Amino acid sequence: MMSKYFYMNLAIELAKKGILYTSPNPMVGAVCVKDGKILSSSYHYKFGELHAERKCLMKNLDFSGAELYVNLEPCSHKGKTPPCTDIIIEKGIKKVYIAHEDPNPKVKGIEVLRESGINVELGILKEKAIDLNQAFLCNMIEKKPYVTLKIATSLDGKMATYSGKSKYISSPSVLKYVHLLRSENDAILVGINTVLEDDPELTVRLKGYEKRIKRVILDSSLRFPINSKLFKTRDKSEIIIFTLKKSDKEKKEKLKNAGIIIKEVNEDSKGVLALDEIIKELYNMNVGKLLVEGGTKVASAFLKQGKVDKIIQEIAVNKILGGDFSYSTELKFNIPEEGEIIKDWKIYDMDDNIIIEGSINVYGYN
Ligand code: AOF
Ligand code: ZN
Repeated sequence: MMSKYFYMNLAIELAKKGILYTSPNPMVGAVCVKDGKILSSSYHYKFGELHAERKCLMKNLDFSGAELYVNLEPCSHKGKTPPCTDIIIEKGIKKVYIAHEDPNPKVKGIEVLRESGINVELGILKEKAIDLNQAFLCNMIEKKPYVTLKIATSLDGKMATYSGKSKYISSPSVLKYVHLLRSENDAILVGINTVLEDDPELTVRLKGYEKRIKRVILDSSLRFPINSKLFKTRDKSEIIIFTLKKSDKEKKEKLKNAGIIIKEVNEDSKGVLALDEIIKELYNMNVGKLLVEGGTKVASAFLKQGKVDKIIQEIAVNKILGGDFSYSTELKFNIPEEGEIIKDWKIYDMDDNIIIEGSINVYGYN
């Protein structure tokens, strides 16, 4: 007989399979066990499609008296799909193991299941399940996208040489990892300087990962070049440029006519694009996970204004670049303790690079 931890862990691992397409929905896996055997299992594949529990239980099997393991509280509301609690009750499930509650105010699944006489055990592998769905929890609790800041630096923490060249600091295997990271997000954001310097495509270029993500450019005075690779992309519908209301009207029209989405935002007190408005607007466009890829100005503005949930720094430990292109010059702390904003961190190594992932905000623990 396997333990309840084993089955919940399996549900979490299955949930992870949904990482590319479920956002802004959570990743959810479900495992149904009867007489010590796994009768059925499934996961939430894609935003808008059937939930994990329904996919798991809609098979033509005898589920009566079985136990169900699911990493998130089953929904009890009618959304794009019918309530999961309905099918759990209908199929005669005896006990439901749930890792953690759903902060979605519409969801009262635990209550509904208990009221119908089903035994509910809450909290199995809670921490692991909460870590998995940080983006969803951030979306639900804060009503904003989960923001990951990705920066590639040299050993001395510089994002470019003194003359501004940043292509390529990291090794080829790290560049592949970056595409994987892009594929796990809904949108990628850069400043106009990055477009002018690097002429990036901002697409996911990894075999087997044909995923389109939104490409967001912050460009206050609309310097976006029409000879750029971005402008030459055939389908420009996923390109969004945030600019000031006062920027060149003719250029706005030209870009709009080419299929690019232009969003006008206000300036903040420092005369730069208001990040709050941008983040809100992206959330309204269904961006649950936003990857900020720099350069220095954008990175330091996001950090300074407390908009970063997670930071991923790729350090090319074999390079020292010198110069001033650090991503944190705008931050001003007096004593080192004030800079202690990273809650937990992990470290990986790849060729001549190390990758450090650190969380600044952690959601869902209270
Ligand atoms: C579950 N199992 O697999 C998922 C759940 O618009 P809908 O119908 O897809 O509902 C989305 C909400 O349902 C989402 O915000 C979250 O609260 C919950 N997601 N619930 O029981 C699942 N993906
Ligand atoms: Zn559901």
